[in-house]
Amino acid sequence: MVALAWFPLRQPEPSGFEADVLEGLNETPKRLPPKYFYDAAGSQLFERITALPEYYPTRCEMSILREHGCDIAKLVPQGAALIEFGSGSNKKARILLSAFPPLAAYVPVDICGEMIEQEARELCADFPALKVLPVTADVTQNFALPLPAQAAPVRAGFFPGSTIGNFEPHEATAFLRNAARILGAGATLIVGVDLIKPVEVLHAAYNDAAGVTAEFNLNLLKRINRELGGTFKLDSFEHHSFYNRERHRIEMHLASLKRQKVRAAGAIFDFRAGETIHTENSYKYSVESFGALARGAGWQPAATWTDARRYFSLQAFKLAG
Ligand code: AVI
Repeated sequence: MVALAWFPLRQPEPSGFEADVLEGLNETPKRLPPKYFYDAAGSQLFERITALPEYYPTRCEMSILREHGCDIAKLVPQGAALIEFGSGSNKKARILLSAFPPLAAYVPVDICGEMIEQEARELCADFPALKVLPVTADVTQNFALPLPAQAAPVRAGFFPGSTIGNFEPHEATAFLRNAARILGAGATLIVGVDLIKPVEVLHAAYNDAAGVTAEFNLNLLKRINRELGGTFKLDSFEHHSFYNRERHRIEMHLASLKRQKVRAAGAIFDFRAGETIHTENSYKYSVESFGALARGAGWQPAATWTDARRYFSLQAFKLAG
């Protein structure tokens, strides 16, 4: 007789997205992690945001890089390896690579492998002497560097875009500690940090007249509908974005315009009229408050560059050798 193996009938474990949606929509207040904005459509919408007249961060950061690339380069010795965290598009790294001395390797790290492989091919064509070694990984987790980057005498990290502002302060500290572990003794870290500024400027940047940020926010519901069998009606929710002065952060929410029930990931969720899903925080720092956060994670402030209006900063830190 053939013995049949018996497997208990079990539902498959929910994927990361499914599990996070189930958990977040069951919480009070409801919330969803901002990392799920970036499916293909969301990434395209974000690219459109960076070109909006009201969205100053990308233009400011690019201008700081163009103006101070040579000073930034002075912090990175010849033969170092440059690691870019969450690189996505490498247009900012290109400015640095043109200013830097010859490097052992450039390692763009991103969760989206397809995108960095493509960008790496384009970069190789423009910088033929550079070793470009993309790594597909979540930058908030520990990951191994390719051997040439490990073997380099020292490493420099680059985390542009103020993506660090989308982390809660304790998550930002954890990221900075992880970066210290990955980059090792003597490392330099250059971080793009959005600064505290007049509320009207912030409000306009996250409530653009063309409605692209609203579309970006609502795209999260489209993604739930498509990937998790959701029944969100997009015209029953509205983009809300405002500056929380006590916590120095822009908050983005999706507000339910009426009392309704929505199905998603096999569960049913009740919404009161006006109830919101909190979808993103974008923290704004002063040079001093971010310096204090970085010091708490073991990094010593080395230099800061800002644009003329002091809207945005690039902050450099060193790790003891
Ligand atoms: C990616 N991140 C730095 C953007 C920000 O400004 O916080 C995401 C964004 N959300 C709305 N507009 C842009």
